[in-house]
Amino acid sequence: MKKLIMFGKALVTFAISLAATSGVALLLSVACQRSDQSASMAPDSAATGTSAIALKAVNAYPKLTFESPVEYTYAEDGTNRVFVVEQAGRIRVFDNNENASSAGTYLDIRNKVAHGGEMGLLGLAFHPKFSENGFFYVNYTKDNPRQTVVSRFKAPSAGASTIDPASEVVLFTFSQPYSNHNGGKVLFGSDGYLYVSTGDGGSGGDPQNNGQNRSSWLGKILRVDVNSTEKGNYGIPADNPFKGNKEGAREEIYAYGLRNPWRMSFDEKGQLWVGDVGQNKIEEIDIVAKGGNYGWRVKEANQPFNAANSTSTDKLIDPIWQYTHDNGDVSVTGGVVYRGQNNPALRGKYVFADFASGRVWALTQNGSKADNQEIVSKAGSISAFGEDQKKEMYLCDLSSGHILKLAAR
Ligand SMILES: [Ca+2]
Repeated sequence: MKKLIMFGKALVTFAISLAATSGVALLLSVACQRSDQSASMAPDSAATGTSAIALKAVNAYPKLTFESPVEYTYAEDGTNRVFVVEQAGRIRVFDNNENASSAGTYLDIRNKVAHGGEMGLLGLAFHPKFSENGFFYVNYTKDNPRQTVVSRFKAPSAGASTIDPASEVVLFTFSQPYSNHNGGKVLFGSDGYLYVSTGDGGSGGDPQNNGQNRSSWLGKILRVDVNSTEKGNYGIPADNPFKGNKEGAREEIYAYGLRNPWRMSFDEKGQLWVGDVGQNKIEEIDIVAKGGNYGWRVKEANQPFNAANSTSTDKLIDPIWQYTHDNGDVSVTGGVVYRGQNNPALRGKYVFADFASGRVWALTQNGSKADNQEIVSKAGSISAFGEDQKKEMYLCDLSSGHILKLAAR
């Protein structure tokens, strides 16, 4: 796996084909190495004001294994069910019990989904009123033509155990010029709107400059109103930053200048935390505000990357946290601000990981700055963090197929 990852950074095609044939997906940013960049600086990692937290990652459901899990969530439906998204295009459902011995197939759209490398069924979010309307939303990639699809499915009843793939209603699609950097997270904010992360379209260095192009779907956080029919099967929230603009900016845009926002979450204060995968040098954590420009490809984290042809006069917002590749870290996986009961030391901290190194950290926000501490040295190939209805936190280990949780060491 480690070898694949390092190949993945240097040899895009080889790594992806290897990953596809081995069944091991690479959710990494893959790009040709550049040698002309100066060394990057990460903020001082001294964990001031924080005491050591020693945890280990353990298998949350020892009897269950999933195929390349990339999402863990629940439906807020009063049941104890949880859902795991498998990258190839299947959603599994099971009772949230550590002794659970089988997981049913909730939805199987493997025949619609193109998967492998960074493609696949990448996101799942249940409508806030799922119990009443049975709606849930997914984000997946397809081929012929290669696109991202954001669509809705409908459960015939809230408690239904299997969903008819024919219930799909597409909200929108957009082209993917390259196979990598697909973002793919979908989640609802407390405002009731659906947030969608999109990557910059892929390749390396954002050759189409999609991140800064406000007429493109790519390199963005989108926000739409799924309860409106203004645009067919969704609408534009009244306070979206480009609503009604005459400059050709996409009205769906909430924020932009992202490279590959790989996993995002809201905290209890309503802050949107995004892990944005870096190019060759720096991984970043952003707190994303409405209308914000997070810099890519002009900057990689807080360092210059490619300012050529940039006519933007925007203020570029630096990450709240960033880290370099110096210690074998390669690709950030955004996490969640912990609000559960089982790990009191983590409460209020943003827990995230590096997919390649397996390190897990807890970041303590201090205004616009942060302190960070390592809490697990090697948890696995962490592709996503999720929560159950009690707000306990789980980690998806793509390689082992296990769902992990953190416990005292
Ligand atoms: Ca950035």
